Amino acid sequence: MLQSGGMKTFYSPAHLGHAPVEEFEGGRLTPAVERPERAEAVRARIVERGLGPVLAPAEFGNEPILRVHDPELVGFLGEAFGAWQAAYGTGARAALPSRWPARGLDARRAVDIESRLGTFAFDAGTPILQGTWPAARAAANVALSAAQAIRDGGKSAFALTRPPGHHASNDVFGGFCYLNNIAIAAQYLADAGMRPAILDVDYHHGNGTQTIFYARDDVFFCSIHADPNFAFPHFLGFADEHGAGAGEDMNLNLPLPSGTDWPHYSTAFAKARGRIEAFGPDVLLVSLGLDTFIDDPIARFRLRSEDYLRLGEAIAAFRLPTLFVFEGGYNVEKLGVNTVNVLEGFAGG
Ligand code: SP5
Ligand code: ZN
Repeated sequence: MLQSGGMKTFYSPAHLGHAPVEEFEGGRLTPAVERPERAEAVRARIVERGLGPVLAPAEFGNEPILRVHDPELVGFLGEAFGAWQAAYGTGARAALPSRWPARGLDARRAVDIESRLGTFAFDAGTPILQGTWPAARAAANVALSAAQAIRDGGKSAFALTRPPGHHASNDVFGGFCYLNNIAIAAQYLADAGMRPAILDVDYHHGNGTQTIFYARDDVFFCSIHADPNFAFPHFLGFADEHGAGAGEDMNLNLPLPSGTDWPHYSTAFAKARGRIEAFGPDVLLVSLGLDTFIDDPIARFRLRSEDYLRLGEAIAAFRLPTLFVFEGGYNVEKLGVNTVNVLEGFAGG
């Protein structure tokens, strides 16, 4: 059935070329959880529910990516797998870092693939494969296409991005993320004269997005997430990170304990709402992670499938043009229902 109404979803099959097999976690190589089946499950549910059209992205080139990311990171991501194959043979599997320029070591000396991997990555869970860079670029184009739809007057859009983006900063990748899709979209909208607020509801703190906008007063960032005292990304996402310089008080972190359920989550959401409304945005971007789900395999919150309808309604109550950008969520069986529940809750709210 042709659907012209409803919420537009942007999607590229290029993500299928990024199919990690394993990551390094808990002292061993474990099966990758950030799998192509994730985005396919969401797309299938969107079609099943008739949410709206699923559209191919336009090609925006590197320019809007370079508004957010350093050329050194972009250049590295584009050539890393080739350099990895040159070092370890064409049969080499995914590139993963295994040494880092920690204190006392000189990152400026990084020249070979191993030292450069350690310089640009902040974890060993974010493999680079043959298809990773094309998939990451396509995800940026998906986010930009959705942003363009909003810029052109759309009330809402869903960027079904994979790989995700919110852990990638201007010059560091990690946490399954290579390019920061939502930051690229927010920058695009700011460049178009809009005033964006970003609300990150992924289970993990959006450290990359925070870092990118930390010293700026033109984009507000708010994240509701698992306390980094016990959760990834461990080194950022604490409540006392308020922003810096011109960006003072333009950053709000709401870390929550293990076991957080909807009543406690919605209390934090109310705090986020007050601060976002005080900023006075004219567009809302949502980092939509579904790893807050009670049965997520890598996380410890307790939201249930029906709670995602409430979350979507709560987001709709901002009464702002809203761009949803897909992030984490690893229970593939329920990921389609949970994601589309947010979008349907929004549409009905
Ligand atoms: C986008 C996104 O959600 N990235 C998350 C990256 C998290 N990587 C580290 C996961 C650590 C999970 N440890 C708990 C394992 C329980 N079996
Ligand atoms: Zn996450």
